[in-house]
Amino acid sequence: MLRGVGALSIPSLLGAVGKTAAASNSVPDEPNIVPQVAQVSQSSPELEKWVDEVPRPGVMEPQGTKEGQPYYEAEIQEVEQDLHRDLPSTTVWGYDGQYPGPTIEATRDEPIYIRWQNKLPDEHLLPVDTTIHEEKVPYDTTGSRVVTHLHGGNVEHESDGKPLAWFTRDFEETGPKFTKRIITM
Ligand SMILES: [Cu+2]
Repeated sequence: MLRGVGALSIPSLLGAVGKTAAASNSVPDEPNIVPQVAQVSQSSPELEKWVDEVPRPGVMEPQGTKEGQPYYEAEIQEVEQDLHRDLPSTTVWGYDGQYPGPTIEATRDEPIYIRWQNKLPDEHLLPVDTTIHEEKVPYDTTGSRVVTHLHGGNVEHESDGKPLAWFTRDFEETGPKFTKRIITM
């Protein structure tokens, strides 16, 4: 259930399992040891600020109702999106064709149901670190594993989007903590 009234914006999507971890070793007792930091091979170009209007993500419409409450479906897709007037289109993963995804308008103490539909290509957008949970994640199988993690609500744990509750396109493969296709928040 949602704590507040009004808008709950869908958090950005990072493919939680596939996210590459940056190494950082801080050693407080030995100041001569320099902490390891990830090497940045590419940096963003200088861009002129405040030249584009801030896009409004729009409001998602429910598909119907489930147990008397609003029921939504949102497609997780790879899309090309213009992020700045001086940049070429960027490949992003978003919801219903956009990043960030649309807003769900909900009412305090009124749960909503949603089915996240994985429509991502097999090729992951980011480099995948296959050393994370290697005994639990079948890295050699086809498909982009994804899970939507929720912030800002008081949500049951099965719906919260735990890292091992991932699923591939059309729920072909699911992670060990995956329990339901329709979650509630
Ligand atoms: Cu979190």
